[in-house]
Amino acid sequence: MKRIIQSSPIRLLTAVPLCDGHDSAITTVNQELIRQGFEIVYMGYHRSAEDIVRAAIQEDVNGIGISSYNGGHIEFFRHIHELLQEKNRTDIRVFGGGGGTITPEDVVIMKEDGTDEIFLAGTPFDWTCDRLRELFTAKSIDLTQTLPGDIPLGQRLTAVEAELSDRPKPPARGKAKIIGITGPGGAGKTTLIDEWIRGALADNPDIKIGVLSHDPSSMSRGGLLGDRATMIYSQHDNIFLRSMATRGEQGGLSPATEECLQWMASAQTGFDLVLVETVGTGQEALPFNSELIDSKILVLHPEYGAQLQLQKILMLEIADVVVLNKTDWAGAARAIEEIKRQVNLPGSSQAPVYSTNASKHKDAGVVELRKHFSL
Ligand code: B12
Repeated sequence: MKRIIQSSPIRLLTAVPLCDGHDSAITTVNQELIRQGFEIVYMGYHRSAEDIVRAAIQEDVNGIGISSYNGGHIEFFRHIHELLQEKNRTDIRVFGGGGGTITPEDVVIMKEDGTDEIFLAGTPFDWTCDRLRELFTAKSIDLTQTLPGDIPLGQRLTAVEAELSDRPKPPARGKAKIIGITGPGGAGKTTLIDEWIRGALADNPDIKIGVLSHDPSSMSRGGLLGDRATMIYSQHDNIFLRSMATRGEQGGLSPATEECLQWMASAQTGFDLVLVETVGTGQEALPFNSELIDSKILVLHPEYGAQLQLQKILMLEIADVVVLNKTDWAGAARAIEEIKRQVNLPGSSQAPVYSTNASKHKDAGVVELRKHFSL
């Protein structure tokens, strides 16, 4: 069934093209869009058209916003349109900007190619936001297609987030192992997931992984969903990555997480592994009470404060695995001893503790962690 739904909030994906490092403009634009209530999936700079289109389909955004300063914008935007056409997703609209680099003459050509709007230098932000609301308030979703594939899965998750009353029920669970990953902001959860995925793909190029990654909604109901900017290796055809805003839910996940997980874990997706990343959580957080979660990982970094602080972290009592990441930081050796002591106390989780430095390519600790799960 094809449905037109009101997008609330409006979800947009923003990125800077390949061979372009001008990200300060899009950072400012993102900030304003979030303040005005848009959910922004931000991919960062130096991104290929293929990665951008794959991401836009998986995220099922209303539109792709490209900030382009280094030239080649006519060809780059045109290629984005071609790829959207190839994937039969021309419902995802395209817009962008690029200060003085994109000229009014270029805009004429880009609009002929299908781009909806280019915001030139000097465009007031209020006008930009109003125009984007005009373009994107409604969105068409198609629930007739069956899984597998990024297009139907992306739209299924949108139907769950939009709470469509007649949305189909998720099918039976398949083989995917589901692992929840939580920990304080800045512990390196996203980098750990990306390095995990890099290693898993290197060991088994056929592996299929789903990731459900959460970021907080802001007071405006907008939000910066920025994990794709960190995840370099996860931009891959075998990896399905969906960024979700918490949309008012406390505790690290979204009201739609459980049902979205059911879809991702279903037999039809064929995923071997689904990783669920929470927002950065506090000492009292116990985000994974879903029966779907097979294992819970708590990720910490060495700067949690005095040992006393560890006694207050509830997840240390129930985690299946604890990871101390950022072991290149000062104090890591002390931290690992303190964490081991804490988890091995009577009544605590007795969880194995792994040391990782996930930002390091081929980090041995991440390899050990994957071995623990045979993945
Ligand atoms: C700041 C800047 C830099 C900074 C970038 C910092 C960063 N992290 O972004 C630094 C100093 C690092 C830099 C480096 C370079 N730069 Co430079 N840089 C600029 C500069 C001065 C301003 C761009 C900017 O951020 N503007 C601020 C934004 C907020 O305002 P705006 O551009 O007017 O944008 C408006 C709209 O277009 C809209 N908008 C923009 N994007 C988007 C996206 C969406 C989705 C939406 C809705 C709206 C929107 O929002 C704004 C408000 O209305 C421009 C000159 C210019 N005037 O454009 C040159 C410029 C882009 N740079 C240029 C060059 C050549 C370079 C370098 C190659 C220089 C060198 N030889 O090393 C490097 C390349 C860096 C790289 N890795 O890509 C050239 C590009 C020429 C070209 N295209 O042919 C320019 C045009 C300068 C020039 N006249 O020569 N640069």
